[in-house]
Amino acid sequence: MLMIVMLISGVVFFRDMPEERGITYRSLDANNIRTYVWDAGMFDRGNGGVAGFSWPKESNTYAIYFSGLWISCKVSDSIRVSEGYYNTNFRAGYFDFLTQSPKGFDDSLYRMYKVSPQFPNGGGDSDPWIKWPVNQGAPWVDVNNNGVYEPPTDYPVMKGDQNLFCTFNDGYRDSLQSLSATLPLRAEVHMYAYARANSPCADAIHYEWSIINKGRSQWTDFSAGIFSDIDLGTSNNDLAGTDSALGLVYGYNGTPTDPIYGAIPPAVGIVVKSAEGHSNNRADFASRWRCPFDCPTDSLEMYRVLHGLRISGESWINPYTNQATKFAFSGNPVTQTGWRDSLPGERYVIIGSIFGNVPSLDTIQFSTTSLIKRGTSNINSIAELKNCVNSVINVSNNSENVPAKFILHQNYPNPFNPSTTIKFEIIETGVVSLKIYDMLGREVTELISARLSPGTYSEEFNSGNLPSGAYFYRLQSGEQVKTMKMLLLK
Ligand SMILES: [Ca+2]
Ligand SMILES: [Ca+2]
Ligand SMILES: [Ca+2]
Repeated sequence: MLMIVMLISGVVFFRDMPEERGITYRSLDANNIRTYVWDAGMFDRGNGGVAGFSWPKESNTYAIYFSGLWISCKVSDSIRVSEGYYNTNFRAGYFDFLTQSPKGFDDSLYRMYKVSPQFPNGGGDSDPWIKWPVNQGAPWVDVNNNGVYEPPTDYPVMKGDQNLFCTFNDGYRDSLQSLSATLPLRAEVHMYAYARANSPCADAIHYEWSIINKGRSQWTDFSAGIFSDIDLGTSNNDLAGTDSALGLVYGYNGTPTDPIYGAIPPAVGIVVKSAEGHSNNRADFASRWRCPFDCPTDSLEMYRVLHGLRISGESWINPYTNQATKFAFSGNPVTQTGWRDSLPGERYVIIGSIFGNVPSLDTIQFSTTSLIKRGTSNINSIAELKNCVNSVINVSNNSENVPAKFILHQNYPNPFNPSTTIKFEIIETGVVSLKIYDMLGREVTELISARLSPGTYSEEFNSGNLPSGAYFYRLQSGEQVKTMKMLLLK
C-alpha cells in the first residue's frame, strides 16, 4: 500500500498530481471487472489514490490496488528506468524525434480515448468514433482503403466492447520527482486496452503496449514489465506465485477467509499475452516482493527486478532445485509442491519480458492481460485461474475474427426468386431477431429469434407463394437495429 512505500523510501509521493493539466483516466467495465486506466502508464488505480480494480464490479470489493508499466534499459552503460509507480514517470503526449523533446501534455487532444462498437447516433463532433485519434497512432480500419479516416464507413479497431487508446511518453520526467532518478529512455508508448463483455472463462482486461525508442541512441538490454500491487480484499494476508509455462504471475489470499472477500477469495493474475521476438515463453521473468522488506527503492534495484534478478542483483535460487531462475515462487500451491510463497502479508508482483537491444526509432510490441477468477476456495481459485489463462489469451488473440461492428449485408441474390441469403454480423451476445416485412410494414415471417454469440451468420429466406414486390428485412441485436430492402421478382 501507498503508506508503506512512503515510509521506507523517504521520497514524497503524490496521490494526485498537482500539475497544470493533471492526468486523466477512463474506466473499463464491460465484464465483471471495473478498472480505471490512466493516460500516464498506470491502471487499476482509483481516483484520489484509492484501489482501482474492483471485482465483482458492483460489490465495492477490490483485488488490485494499483498497476503500472515499467520499462528499463541501458544507454551507453548508464541505467534508464521509467515506471508507472505511485509517482509515475509517464505523461500524455508524444516524444518529438527532431527536437528530442516531449510534446503534447498541454494539448487537450492528448488524453485517454474510449470507443464502443455501437456508432453513436447523431454523428456530431462529440462522437467518440469521430474523435478517435488515428493521427496519434490509434488503430483503425480503412474500409474504403483510401488512407483517410471517415467514420462511420471507417471505424476504430475494436477488439472489445469497450476500447481505450492513449499516447504517453517518459520525456517529461526530468521535472518530476520519482523513485528512479535516471534520465528518460525517451520512450513514446501507444497504449490500446480493451474489455469484452463475454470474457471467456475468467473476467479479463487486455493491454497492448507499443513502445517506441524515440531517442537517438540504441536501448541496450531493454525490458518491459507490469508491476502490480495486488490486494485481495484486505492487503495484509496475501500470497503470490508465478508460472513460467503460462507466463503468469498471480496473487491469492494466503488464508482461507479474507475479511473483505469472505470465505472464497478469488485469485488475480497478470499474464504476458505476447512479446515481440518471443514465441512459447512470452514472459522472461516474474517475481513478488514483500514490502517493506525487499521492495525496489531506487533505479538500480528497479532495473534488476526488470531483468529477473533480486534487488541485490543476485539471481533468485529455487531452493527445491538449487537452480538460478527468473521465476520466483514458481511452485504449485494447489498440489502443495515446489517453491511456494509463505507468511501471508503485503504483496507486490511484477512480470515482464526482456527484448535485448532496440535501435533508435524501433518499436517493441508487448501485450498483457489482467484476469481474475473465483473457485471453491482461496487455493482452488488459483487452479481455476490457471485453467483460464489459455482460453482468455486465445480468444483475445483470435478476436480479429470477431466482427468489429454490427453489420447487415445486402441479401444475395437480389432480385431473387424464389430464395435468397441474408448475411449479418453481430458483436454482442444476446437475443437476435430477423424479420421480413412487406411494403406496407406488415410482418411476413420471423426467420430468426435466438440467443446468438458474436460472429457472422447466414440465413436463407424462401419466398414460397408470396407475390412479387419489394420486401424489407429487419435485424435486431440488443439496441441495434438495421433494416434493408430486397426485391422478389417472379
Ligand atoms: Ca477511408
Ligand atoms: Ca487479502
Ligand atoms: Ca499488495
